[in-house]
Amino acid sequence: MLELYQFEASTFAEKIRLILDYKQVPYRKVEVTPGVGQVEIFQLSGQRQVPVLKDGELVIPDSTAIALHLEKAYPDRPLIPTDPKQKGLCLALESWADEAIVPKARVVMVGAFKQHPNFRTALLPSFTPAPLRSLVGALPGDLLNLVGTGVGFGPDDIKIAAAGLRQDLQALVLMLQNSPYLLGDAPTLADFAVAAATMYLKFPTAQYVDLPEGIGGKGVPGIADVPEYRAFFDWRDRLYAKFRTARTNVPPAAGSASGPTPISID
Ligand SMILES: N[C@@H](CCC(=O)N[C@@H](CS)C(=O)NCC(=O)O)C(=O)O
Repeated sequence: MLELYQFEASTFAEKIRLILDYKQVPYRKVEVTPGVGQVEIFQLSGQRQVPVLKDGELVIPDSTAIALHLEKAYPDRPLIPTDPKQKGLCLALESWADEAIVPKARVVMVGAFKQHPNFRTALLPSFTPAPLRSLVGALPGDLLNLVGTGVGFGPDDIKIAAAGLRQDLQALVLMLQNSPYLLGDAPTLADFAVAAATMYLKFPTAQYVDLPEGIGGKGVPGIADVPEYRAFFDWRDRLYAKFRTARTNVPPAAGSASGPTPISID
């Protein structure tokens, strides 16, 4: 069986989980411990980031390379359009999601969690050095502006990232206005990349992703609770309900795909 080396909270791993579920390819998750577990990842794949997919003898790092491999090895339920223009747009949108949306979403999520001590350390970017990670966990929320600057996320960074994301979400709402998926009537890699890239803006419910308790279904205030972007998050809920396999033995939380949407982080 395929093995996905991952962090459960990684947006890039979530992209691959969405794709594997869409293609209905069974797989086993191997949760990697940040830091120490990444030594094993380096030995396995020659680099230290997740996700890494092991498919038989093949070891593939990088979510884009993994998606392309899956498309080739498991061609049923195709992900990448064959029409050249559609294919170009699909690859460009995937790159936009990975390279533009994900970094901004990380910044605003850390900003939102400054006031949320239980989640602070769990959801800090995994590249945060361990000593700083424990320092952040111990500090009162209002001192985190200071520390935020130290990890590269100060209040101005958060404002700039949020403004950029508002434009990205506005663009997505427009793209989805007249079609069920970003590139038309069928989902593509672009849809799964965008859905995963926005995971930190509003977390999927525990039904789908095993995140720290209480976080599922919650979203970044000022982004996930803005009526203008509601159509986008509704679209993402529908995508999950249709294609993402629910975890077993997890009661659906309030705010699951079809229910009302709790959107603020206390
Ligand atoms: N381009 C890579 C990015 C992967 C990536 O940024 N992974 C993060 C987790 S979301 C990671 O492994 N961070 C740990 C580190 O950089 O040491 C991909 O698409 O897979």
